This record gives sequence, structure tokens and C-alpha cells, in this order.
Amino acid sequence: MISSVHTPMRVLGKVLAPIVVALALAPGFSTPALADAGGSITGKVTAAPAKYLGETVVYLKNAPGGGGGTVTVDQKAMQFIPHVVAVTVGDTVNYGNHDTVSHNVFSPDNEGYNLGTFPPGESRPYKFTKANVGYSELCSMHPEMLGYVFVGPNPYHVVVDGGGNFTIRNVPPGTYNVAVWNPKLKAGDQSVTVASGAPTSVNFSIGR
Ligand SMILES: [Cu+2]
Repeated sequence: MISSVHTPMRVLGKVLAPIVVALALAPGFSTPALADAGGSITGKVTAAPAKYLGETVVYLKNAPGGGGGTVTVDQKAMQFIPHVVAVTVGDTVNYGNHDTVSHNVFSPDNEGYNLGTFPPGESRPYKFTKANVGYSELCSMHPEMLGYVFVGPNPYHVVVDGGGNFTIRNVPPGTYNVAVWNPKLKAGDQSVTVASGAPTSVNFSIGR
């Protein structure tokens, strides 16, 4: 009786294993879906002046993979939410409006864009096609509104938390240039080597 149970399972396992390997190697297979595929890069950013710390993105300059997805930035309570978003080149940001008034969305940075003015409940998309650049997001009707989009060259980017801490997960083993983007502050890149399954630590101090 036992062997009659085990035999089909073993056969199933032999069939499934090559399929799993093939999926993992297939071009375009999403790296973040492979929870144990790589290591992580973790650390802390300190900023002077500290008030700009929360507008910091940490990203990898030379990692594989591109975008093509859609990221949502909402306009609610007269703010861009999230205040800072990191996307991958090729991604589209869909700007929503969940206020009771119309908003405009434009950026004077890089190639510049202006999505016009649109009422509550509507949204407007913009596709980002330049990598390694940041954009301020503004509303011509409400001068106090300000947000930022950073466009990374690959999916390995993260906005720091309120304490400046960050973790970039599922990084394939290899050596990378880790860079920091901030609309007002800078720091030099740092090279780190990531091993599978292990965290690698790197810290940054950013300033004018
Ligand atoms: Cu507005």
C-alpha cells in the first residue's frame, strides 16, 4: 500500500523538477518571484541636511532586467502618494485623482511632461523611457504639491524608510555598483559583491 502511494509522487517530482528549472531560466521570468534565487543588499543612508533623507532611492547601476509594468501614484489630500516612487525604465506611472478637485500633473525635468488637468476619478499615464534620472512631479493648480519619480535602469531599487534603512532583495549573485539618488543630495557609488542567500551591507552618507 505504501509503495502505491509513493510511486506516483516520485514520478510527479521527476516530471516537475525540469519544468521548475526551465521556468527559472526562461528569459523574462520575474526575478522577485524566485524568493531564494539571490542575496540581498541592506544598509542605512544618513543625510545632511536630514530633512531630505526620505527622498532617497538606493539602486543598482549594472543589474539585469527591465520594466514594462504599471505603477500607481495617487493624488489625495492635495499630495502625491507616495511622495517618492522608484520605477524601472519602461514602466508607466498611472496618476490617479482621488481628491474632490481637479489636478494637473507635469514635470519640468529631463524631457518634461504635462498630462493636463483631469477631474476626480480619472487618471493619466506617463511612460518613463530614460534611466538613471529623477523627475519632480508638480501640479499647476496647487503649487504646494510636489512628488518625485526616480527611474532605475533595472528592477533593483528601493526608497529608504523614514530612518534611512533599505533592503534590495533577490539580487542575483554578482558584483554591483550601488548608487544613491536624491533630488538635492549626493554620494558616490559603492561596489558590493552579493552571494546567494546572504545579505551584503553597505551604508551611504549623502550631502550637498
Ligand atoms: Cu493639484
